Amino acid sequence: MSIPSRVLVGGGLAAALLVAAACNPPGSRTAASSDTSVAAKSFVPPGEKDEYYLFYSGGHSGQVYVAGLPSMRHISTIPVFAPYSATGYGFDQESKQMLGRFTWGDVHHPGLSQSSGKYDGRWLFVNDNANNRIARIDLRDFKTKQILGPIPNSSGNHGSSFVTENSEYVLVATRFSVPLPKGRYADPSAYKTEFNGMVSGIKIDPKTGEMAVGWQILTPPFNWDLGSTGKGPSSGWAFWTSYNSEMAHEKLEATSTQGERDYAAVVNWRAAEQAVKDGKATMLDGVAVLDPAKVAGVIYFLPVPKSPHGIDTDPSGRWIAASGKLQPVTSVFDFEKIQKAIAAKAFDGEVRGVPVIKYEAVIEGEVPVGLGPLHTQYDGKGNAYTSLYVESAVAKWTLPPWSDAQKKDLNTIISDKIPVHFNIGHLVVGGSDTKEPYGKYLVAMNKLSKGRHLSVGPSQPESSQLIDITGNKMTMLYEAYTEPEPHFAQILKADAIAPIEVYPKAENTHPNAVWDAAQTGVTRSGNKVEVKMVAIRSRFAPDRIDVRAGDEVTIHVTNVEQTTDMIHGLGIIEHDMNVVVDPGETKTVKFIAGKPGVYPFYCTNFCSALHQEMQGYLAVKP
Ligand code: RUQ
Ligand code: CUA
Repeated sequence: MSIPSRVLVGGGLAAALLVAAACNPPGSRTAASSDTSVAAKSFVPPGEKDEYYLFYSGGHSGQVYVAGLPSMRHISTIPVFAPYSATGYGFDQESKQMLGRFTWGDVHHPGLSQSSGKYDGRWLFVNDNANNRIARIDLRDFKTKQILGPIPNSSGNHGSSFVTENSEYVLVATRFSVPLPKGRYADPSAYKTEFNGMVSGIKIDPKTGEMAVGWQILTPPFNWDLGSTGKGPSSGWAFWTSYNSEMAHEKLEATSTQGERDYAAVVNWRAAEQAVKDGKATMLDGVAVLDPAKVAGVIYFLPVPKSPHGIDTDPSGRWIAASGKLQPVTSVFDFEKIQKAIAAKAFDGEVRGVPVIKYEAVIEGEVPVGLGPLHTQYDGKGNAYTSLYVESAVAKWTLPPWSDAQKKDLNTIISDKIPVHFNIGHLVVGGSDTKEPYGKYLVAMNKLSKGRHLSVGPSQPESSQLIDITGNKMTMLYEAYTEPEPHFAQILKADAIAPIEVYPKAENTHPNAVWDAAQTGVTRSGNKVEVKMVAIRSRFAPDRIDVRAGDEVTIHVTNVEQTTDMIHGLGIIEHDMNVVVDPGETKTVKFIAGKPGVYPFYCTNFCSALHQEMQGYLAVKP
C-alpha cells in the first residue's frame, strides 16, 4: 500500500477509515474557496495591528512562531531549542549554556501561564518531546529565559505543557517508557516489568517563573499522550490519555491497538504534592517519586475507547472530553461523577495498585463527532469543537447538560461540521483552556497542505486555517502556511501584555556592560583576550581587535541605543559567530582566534544609512 505512513492511524481499521474519509462527510459543505465576502474579516490593513497573538509550536524546528490574528501574518520567531542566527540565539555564551549539548528540540504544546484560571500574560511554557525538556519564554521581551532538563526519569516529554490554574506547576507526562533511572539497561523484551513511565510536577516559582522538578508519580509503561488540567470542580486535578495500555514494545501500530479501551490517568496533583510533603516519596535520580501502589489517592485510571489522543477539560471544569482516534466518538466524562465514583469506590479492579474507575459510572455520553477525533476546544458558550483527523473536518457540538431527547440521540447535538485541508491535528480556540475563552476564532492546524499553494518541491509546508466561530455555522476565513511543524498553539489577547521595546539601561546588570567609548578596551592575560565593546549607530568601539592565533577571545558587546528597533549585530568573518544585540542589551561571545590573517567583523542588522560602514577588524598575528 502506498499511503504515506504519517496518514496511517493504525492497522487495517485506519485504512478502512481512510477510505471512508474520501467520501463527503454528511452535513459538510465546501469551504469558502473563492468567496471574497469573508475576506474583510481577516484583513488587517497595512500599519494596523491584529487583535490577538497566536503562539504556535514549531515542532522539530525547535522554535515557537508568533503570528497575529486574524491576519495570520507571521510576526516573529522565538528561538527556544535550536540555534537561530537571525537573533544570535545559540551563539552568545548565555543562550549557548541554556541549549547545553543539544541543537534541536521538538516543540509540541505551548502553555500560557495562568492566574485564577485566566491567562496572566507572564510566561509561555513549551515542551521538548525529543530531549525531555521544558522551556520558559518571558512575554515581557519574548525571549527564552530558562530550559529545564533533561527531566530525570522521563523519556519523551510529549504530554505537556499543561499549566495549572495559578501556574503552580507545569504538568508533564512521558510518551515513552524506559528502564529507570535513566541510564540503566534492560532488554526491551522485558518491557512490561522493567520499563516505566512518569507523570511529573514541574514547580514554578510564582515570582520569577523559575522552574524546578517538584515530584513525580511512577506509572506502568503506557504511552502517555495529551492532557489537560482541571479547574472549578476539577481544580487540583489533571488528565492524560494513553495509548498502548497493552504495554507492547514492538510493532505498536498493531500491538497497541488490540484493547477496546486504553486508560486515561486522573491525577490529583494536590494530593501528590501533599504526599511528598508527608514523606511518602522515595528518591530516584534526585527526584521525590511516589509509587501509587504504596501511596493511595494520587492517581486513578479511567477507561477511554480505543487509542485516545486528546483529553480536554471544558471552561467550567466539569466536562472532560476524550477522543478515541480509532473510534468515531468523543467520550464526555462528568467530573462530579468521577468524584462520586472515587468516594464510593466504584472501581473495576486495579492495574498495579491504581484503581480503575468504572466507565459506566462516570461517562456522560459518547458523542458521534466523526472519523478520527483528536482534540477538543471550547468557546465558553457551551460549544465544543473537535478536530477530525481522518475526516479532515472540525465538528461543533453542544456540551452537557443535555435534554432527554438529546441523550437519546447524540447525533442531535452535532450542530455543524466544516471541512479543513487536510488531516487536521490540533485546533485552538482562544482561551479554551481557561475559565473564560475568547471564542471568536478557531485555528485549524493541519498536518498536510497537499498543493494548496505554489509548489515548493517535495517538502511541503503545513497549513493553518482560520475559522470564524461567532455564528451558528462555522465560516472558513483564511489560510496560511507555516514552518514545520505546528502542533498546538495558544491565542492571547494583544492587550493582555505590554512587551518592552528596549532594555532600560538602568536594568542592565551585565558585569561587563559598557556605555561609552571611554569604558571600552581590550585586555590580555596570558592567551586570553577580553574585549568590552559598544555598538551604536553606526560604529563599533573598539573597531580594531589585535590578537594572536589560538588566543581565546571574549567579546562583551553592549548595544547602547535606547530607541525602539535599533538593533545591531556582530558577525565575524570565518569564525562562525554572529550575535544580535537589542537596544540596551549586552551579550558575550567567546571563540578561538583562527589562523593568522585579518578578519573583518560587521554589523549584521541594517541599522542606519551608514550601516554598511559599521565594521571593524580582528587582526590575528602569527
Ligand atoms: S499531539 S495532533 Cu503532539 Cu499534540 Cu495531537
Ligand atoms: Cu548597526 Cu547595522
